[in-house]
Amino acid sequence: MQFDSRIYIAGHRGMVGSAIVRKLKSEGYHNLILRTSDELDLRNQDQVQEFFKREKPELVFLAAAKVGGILANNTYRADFLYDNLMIEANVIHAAYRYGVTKLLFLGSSCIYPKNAPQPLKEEYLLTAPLESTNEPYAIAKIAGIKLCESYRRQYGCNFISAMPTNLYGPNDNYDLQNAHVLPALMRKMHEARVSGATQVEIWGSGRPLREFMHVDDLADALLFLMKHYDDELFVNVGSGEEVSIAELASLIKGIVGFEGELVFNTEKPDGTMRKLMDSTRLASMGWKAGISLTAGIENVYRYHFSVLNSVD
Ligand code: GFB
Repeated sequence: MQFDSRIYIAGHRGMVGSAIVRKLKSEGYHNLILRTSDELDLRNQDQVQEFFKREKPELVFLAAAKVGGILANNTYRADFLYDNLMIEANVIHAAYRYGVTKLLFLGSSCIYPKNAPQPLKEEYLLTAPLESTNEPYAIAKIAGIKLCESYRRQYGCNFISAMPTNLYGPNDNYDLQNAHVLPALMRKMHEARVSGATQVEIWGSGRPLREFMHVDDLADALLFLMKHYDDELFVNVGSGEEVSIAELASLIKGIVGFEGELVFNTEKPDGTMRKLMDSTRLASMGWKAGISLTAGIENVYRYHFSVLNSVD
């Protein structure tokens, strides 16, 4: 990886892609290839082939995906499966065809079986049934892992995969129907504080456990893997910071300064009860996360709500 390598970041306007771009720029990589989805529809095979043929990227970070929280995954099941399968198949095949030197594919911790032992080791993939709320997304992400593995085995491509834990950070999605839990609760509590509302609804029982990682830590890990990792087996990328949804809600409540009540709505799904990654392999290579959950949430709250805060 050279400072003038031609690096394509697929999905550069998303939370993960934009963090990768910030990281690469801060390290001095300047030959970045970026396309919005209006300019290049990654679900369209012809457009993707044409783009790779013309631009000839040397390195690819495949961070483009249709993503969302538990409700979006469960509602738009066909879209989550179709869009993600098409994006992965088109980009990975074009990367092979047009001689990309190295590609890094981004998956998700939901690829693991619903009732897998914890913490989740890479070897637990495909050992039991998946969680149903996000099964289509997980199947698409497993297909992406298998594409990288298969192009490596059949054609010798250096395509690697990383499985991040639940992420948060700048450029997250705050739409309450589609968002993940952390931005959703931050927004709900911020708006409740500003409007003087006395209650905020938390979906589910509050008992599920989740591991959260700031996306800047993820970007750091991805650059590390792009530089140093060339093996077939995908790599878990976690922070080790696990909290229950109730604990997360209390933490956000304190940071936002909401003083009302948290009401748990058990009509809404809990999803997987626990999703803690075992990141031993990555740690043994010499990488670990650096941003604590509290510092990370404070940072995101300031970043996203600074305009609103200034007019409070
Ligand atoms: O973050 P989240 O939507 O996704 O939900 P998953 C995590 C937990 O937070 C669930 C609860 O138990 C939710 O019921 N929760 C409480 C809330 N209040 C809220 C709220 O206001 N909004 C949301 N969204 N959740 C996703 C997968 O699973 O995680 C994806 O569906 C992907 O495929 C992603 O893997 C990382 O962690 O349950």
